[in-house]
Amino acid sequence: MQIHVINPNTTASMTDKIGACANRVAAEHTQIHVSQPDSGPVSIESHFDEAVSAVGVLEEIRRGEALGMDAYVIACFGDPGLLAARELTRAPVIGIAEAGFHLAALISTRFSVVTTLARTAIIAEHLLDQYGFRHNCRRVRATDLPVLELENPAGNAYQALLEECQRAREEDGIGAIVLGCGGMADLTERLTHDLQMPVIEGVSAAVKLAESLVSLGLGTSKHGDLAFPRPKPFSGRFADWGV
Ligand code: 5HY
Repeated sequence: MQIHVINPNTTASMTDKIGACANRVAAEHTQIHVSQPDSGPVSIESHFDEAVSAVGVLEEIRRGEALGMDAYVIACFGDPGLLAARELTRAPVIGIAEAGFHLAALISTRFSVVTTLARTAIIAEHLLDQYGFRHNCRRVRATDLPVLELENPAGNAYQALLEECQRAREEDGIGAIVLGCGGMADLTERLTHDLQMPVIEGVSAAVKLAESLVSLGLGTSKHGDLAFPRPKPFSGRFADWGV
């Protein structure tokens, strides 16, 4: 089984970290392909970044389709371009936010999300509403860490994240925490140990959900709104995307 894991931002060290996390949890016969767009923001921390990165995600899906991938993972907590990506393929496409919410709802009655900048919390809240998990989530908390601070080995990202998770554990009446950034993929085990409660990160969750869907022979439905886009001419820089 071939799973294409896409880091929608253009920071190679974060792409490598996400790839390592995906490979760590992948089943024996799963091959992980990891990539990032050629163009786009080094980190995704706003609606604008999201919109631009979504085009990069679609470019990677088009590449994956040419290579015959069996499933895709969008490894940014905003799930940028998720529905548009599903239109381009019969394969399952899993966003790490959606995957994290599903797994948290399976092991806890209530969970909280701990993310990066406060301004991105609204993006997670919109996804909770869109996916129907608002009542499962007590709070979306922010550490106010810029995304790329997670790539700074000399920084205090871990301590800031741990302290916000501790506040969530003490104050939110929850049973689990969902980490709100693909760049937190390597911190799960340490946080789980230090917090003594379930901590879920979306890259692992999405890879395992993708494997389950493919092994069940389930893919993106082509009946209704996720059918392939109607062929039409595209102009300018997207001319070769059209017919
Ligand atoms: C992510 N940004 O997972 C999101 C996190 C966020 O570049 N990778 C990013 O803050 O929304």
